[in-house]
Amino acid sequence: MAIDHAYWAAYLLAGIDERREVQAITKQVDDLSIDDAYAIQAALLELQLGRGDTLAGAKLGLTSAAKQEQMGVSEPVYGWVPAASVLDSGQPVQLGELIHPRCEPEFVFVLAEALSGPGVTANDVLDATDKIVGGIEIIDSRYEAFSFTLPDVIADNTSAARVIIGSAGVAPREVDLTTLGCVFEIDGDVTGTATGAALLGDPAECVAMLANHLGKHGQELAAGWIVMAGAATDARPLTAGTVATARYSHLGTVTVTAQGT
Ligand code: OOG
Ligand code: MG
Repeated sequence: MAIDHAYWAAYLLAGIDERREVQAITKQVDDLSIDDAYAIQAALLELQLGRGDTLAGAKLGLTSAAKQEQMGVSEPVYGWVPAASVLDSGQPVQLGELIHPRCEPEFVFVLAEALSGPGVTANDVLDATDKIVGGIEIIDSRYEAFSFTLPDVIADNTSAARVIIGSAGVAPREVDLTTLGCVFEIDGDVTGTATGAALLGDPAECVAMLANHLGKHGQELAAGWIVMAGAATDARPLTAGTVATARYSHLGTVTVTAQGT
């Protein structure tokens, strides 16, 4: 039977708006294909843009072994970064707006030029990049127990919820991105360390994959957008009062505090 993309998009949006878990779509629909999952994701974005939000960028997820093992899904996923999800530096994450948020460190590309697949290479990504900055993403799967299969997480815009972007950055060829380091801390305890190479060998390669994925749908990465390459360490729960800190080599330190309950 044909999948009703608009129905499932509204189902997920209700979970976001009402801050409640919903049952995974694959528990209710047999054989949800990857194409259907991206079509639900597109319909969800359309609903959000229809309410006045705009796009600030795009993201990859599940590009590191750490994340793939944590979530039990072994393929990268692509999603969108709505402008309303971008927090200002120093702005706390409001737990009352979210379901069961987790935080994770991100290498973030700020694009100077658009990138349109097919055929985009890591070199093209570096040519089109203004700078690379550090960030912390707040993910908040809308699914029960933060548990999902590949098509579920795609439909749910790859759990995107909030993001904080650092201000210090490097020019694309100023440093070797594969050796850029990140130490992630929760309340002062180190929970993970990684380098850029943890992201499928090269973060720029990840961004190229995203541009080529979008090219298949007649879409592109726009100039000025932020693009998250995916978390290099596993994600950690964000609970009342949590202070998450990502210390990057060359990219400074990004911190976020969780407020409320
Ligand atoms: C999916 C989102 C993954 C990343 O950086 O790996 C992601 C999830 O883990 O809920 O954003
Ligand atoms: Mg992420």
